[in-house]
Amino acid sequence: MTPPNTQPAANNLDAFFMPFTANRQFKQNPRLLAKAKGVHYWTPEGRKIIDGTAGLWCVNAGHGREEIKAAIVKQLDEMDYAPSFQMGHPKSFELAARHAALLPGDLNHAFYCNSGSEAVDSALKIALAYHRANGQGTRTRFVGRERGYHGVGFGGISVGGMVNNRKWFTLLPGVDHLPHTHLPQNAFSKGQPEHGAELADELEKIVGLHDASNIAAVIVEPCAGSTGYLPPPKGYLERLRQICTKHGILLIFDEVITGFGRLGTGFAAEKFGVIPDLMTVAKGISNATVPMGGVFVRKPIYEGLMQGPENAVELFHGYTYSAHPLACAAASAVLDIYRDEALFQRSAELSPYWEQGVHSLKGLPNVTDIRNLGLAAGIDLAAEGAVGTRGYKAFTKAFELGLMVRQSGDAIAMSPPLVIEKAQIDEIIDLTAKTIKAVA
Ligand code: PXG
Repeated sequence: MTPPNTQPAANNLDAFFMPFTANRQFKQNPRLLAKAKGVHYWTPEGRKIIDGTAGLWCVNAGHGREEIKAAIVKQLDEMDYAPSFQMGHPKSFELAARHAALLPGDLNHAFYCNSGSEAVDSALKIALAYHRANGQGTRTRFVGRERGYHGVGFGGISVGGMVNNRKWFTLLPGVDHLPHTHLPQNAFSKGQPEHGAELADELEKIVGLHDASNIAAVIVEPCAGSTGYLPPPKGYLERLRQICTKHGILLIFDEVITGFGRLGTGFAAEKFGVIPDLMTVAKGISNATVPMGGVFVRKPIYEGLMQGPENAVELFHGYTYSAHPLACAAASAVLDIYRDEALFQRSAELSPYWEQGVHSLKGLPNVTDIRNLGLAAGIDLAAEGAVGTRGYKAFTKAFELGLMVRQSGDAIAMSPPLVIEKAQIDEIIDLTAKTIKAVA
């Protein structure tokens, strides 16, 4: 009997059901990436693309880092996998201690998972478990924010605020949303916008509606990423922190994008001087080499869960690959790079140059807003017909010209690797300008 053919033609794109992609459109005219090094990708034909987005906001230390590769290979030689349920391996404890040392305030415990979506669902569950363990089991409601992105788990889409990610699916009950912070009077703000701190007061209204005794946690991205990059108005996060503290509501910062240097500090919490009770991370934690996510937890939250008999499992939650040895090895090597190359500081030092560059695009056709903070930016283009039409054209045009950007509706977002050079920033700005003119 002839064995079934398990080797379909290499150019058959049909079988892969692509995530967040117009599959049929893509497969007619694919954009493939075959190689990456530093701040560049190459297509299979050898065309060089400058990476304006650090992959998907994740390759902060640049592509193809030999140090990370060496650490992964070494770990694979030593031990490929070990469970973390009722046993452990040294690298997970070592990594958690290193993260704890890096984090601000008393965010000094780390729960590990494999993605930002898992981190968000884990954080929501830790919040519920914490309240229950502390005799406040009525606190079950969550508050998210319009235009928020917290991944694609049922928890994440429920607290998230992007309609296309929600409308197809059933959602968690008991979720309210704060208004988003994108105000027209802040258009073309450099860095944090002036107006909008009072939008945090909407939380008081939600408390008035449900009573604080029913609310477990508020989750926000300190600087919203996927929705087109919305830096927080001055004073907004501080106010949100005050209101949460006043009412015993846990504050969760989703730092999947802002964590590990994007804003010129280790974490947004540090940048804004606002310490959340829980923080979710992923992406830059492992420079995207091995999938990894995490929830960093403040000491009182962790200790609040360490109750009851010592032989009792404190949190009935975890993943087969929580603290996977390869992810831990990669994440530790990434921390070495961040430290040795002072990449968070580099990100801070490059930010003014980046700001000047992106704001030089003001005045180009259809540009209705430009936002920046740290080493990232969002540029809004006026819609052309259906929402997203011009945005998609810009995304594909940029790729054709040799630049990778992200598209969200008619906004373009950019977040280069933190190892970017000034001349490469110039190149990104120049290609963005050409793109914007080409889609006018
Ligand atoms: N939270 C935030 C703030 C994110 O940005 C997630 C959670 C989910 O992470 P995972 O690892 O489950 O994908 C994210 C992910 C974009 C884009 O184009 C952004 C993300 C993912 C893909 C695309 O802006 N962020």
